[in-house]
Amino acid sequence: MFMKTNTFNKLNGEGLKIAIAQARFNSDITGALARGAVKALKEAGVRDGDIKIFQAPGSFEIPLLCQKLVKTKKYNGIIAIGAVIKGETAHFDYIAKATTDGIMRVMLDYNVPIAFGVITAYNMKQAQARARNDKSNKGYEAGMALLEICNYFKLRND
Ligand code: DLZ
Repeated sequence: MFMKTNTFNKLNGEGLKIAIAQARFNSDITGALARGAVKALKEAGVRDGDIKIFQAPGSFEIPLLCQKLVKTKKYNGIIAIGAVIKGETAHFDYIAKATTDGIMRVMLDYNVPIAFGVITAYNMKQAQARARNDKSNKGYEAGMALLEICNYFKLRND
């Protein structure tokens, strides 16, 4: 969708102000995902002081946190970071769906880009594989996606 303008261009984060909305639940994983997101932003030139990390208790509370952050009008975009890992009950399904739907609702209602760095994994091993300290890190990928969207809107002057 955004590829025409940006596939061959270097992502440029200069001047962008980005908030990271990070769930504390499964904090080993979400901390690693948040570090991946920060890495992507810094590589693209987002200044240290322009990246703010805010925490919610769990992924279920991420949409409300995103909504509060959007309403401050301080940020060009948000990266949502969470780790929903399946346990023995259906909780996983409800939290994953509520988080996903809530984030999408905030993004479309307020017209502010929110990248989806919430992983949904069937076990801890799967989660760890998505939070490695390299470019396969899903937080890093979410950071790149947010930069692409922000660049797209900037290019179009939307
Ligand atoms: C309660 C709960 C459970 C069981 N599992 C997760 C999870 O895998 N990932 C996550 O981010 N949060 C989990 N939570 C916490 C909920 O997101 C939420 O914080 C609580 O239900 C309180 O509203």
